Amino acid sequence: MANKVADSISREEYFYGHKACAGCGGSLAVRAALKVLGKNAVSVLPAGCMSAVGFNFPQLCFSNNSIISTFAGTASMLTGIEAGLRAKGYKDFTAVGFAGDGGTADIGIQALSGAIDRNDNIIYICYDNEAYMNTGIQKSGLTPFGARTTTTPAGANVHGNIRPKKNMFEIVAAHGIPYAATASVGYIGDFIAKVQKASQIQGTKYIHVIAPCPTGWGISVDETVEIAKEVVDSGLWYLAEYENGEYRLTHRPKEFTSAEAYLKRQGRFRHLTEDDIKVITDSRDEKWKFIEKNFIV
Ligand SMILES: Cc1ncc(C[n+]2csc(CCOP(=O)(O)OP(=O)(O)O)c2C)c(N)n1
Ligand code: SF4
Repeated sequence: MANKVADSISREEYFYGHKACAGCGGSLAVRAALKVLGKNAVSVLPAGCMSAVGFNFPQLCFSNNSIISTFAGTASMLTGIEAGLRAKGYKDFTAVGFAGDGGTADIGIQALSGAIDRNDNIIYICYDNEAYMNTGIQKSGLTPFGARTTTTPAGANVHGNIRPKKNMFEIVAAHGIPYAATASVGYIGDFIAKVQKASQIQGTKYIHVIAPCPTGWGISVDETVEIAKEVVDSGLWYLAEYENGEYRLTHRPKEFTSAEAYLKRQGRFRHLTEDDIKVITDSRDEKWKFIEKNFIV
């Protein structure tokens, strides 16, 4: 049977032979996005899993032009590549960045904010595995409440991370960016459509894609796509776009599946108590009240 999503993108591979763990959600996001953007994409990867697994001398696991940036400098290097190639007369290329959640919400946010301010013609993709995975699973600004990481341990008195996940999507939207979107590798067709759309828009584009990490999340390697779907179905993540000053949902679960079931199948949340789970479901419900009020649904 024909698969519409598979048929809408290239059969060529631009990211392969890499050393990511089996079931890595980040590698799925990079692979799919590059299939959309094609051979003339120039990709920038800061320190993080995708640069660590993609650039293993003497192998380069990208078949498009790609470069590692400083950890904080994804967006500024994208700016330079875009300006440099344009100055040399190139027209048919896309400068695209793939940064982790730490490289985006913590250390890269200043350069990203600057690029949006200048409205540089770039696509910035944050693959969000909800921790600093490459250096051993430390909490980032995008680690959700309750998650156990090596810097937010779980024990008798503390139940993992005590802070909520930073709202990067609305932070970039607050800049008045031409296009921003949330996505999940569990809804790969939606992600691909958003990358396709971003590639047609002039100015700065930001896509925030949830990309589970079996190693850090404590799931088995064949659960990545399912769990990336479940986070959306349980209402703990949402698929949306921001464009022309408006927020729009691109997928609306008819009714939420169990947030508890989503949490309890992951090692990083296994310690959570009923009270912790209530904090999470209450904040989900508050978020959805906000979405119903402020998004086109
Ligand atoms: C300035 C600087 N600080 C720290 C590091 C060490 N470092 C390399 S990768 C990494 C973690 C990256 O985490 P994230 O951006 O979330 O991506 P992931 O590893 O999860 O893919 C860190 C802390 C570095 N390379 N440069
Ligand atoms: S540690 Fe996680 S994010 Fe890093 S390569 Fe492995 S699965 Fe992917």
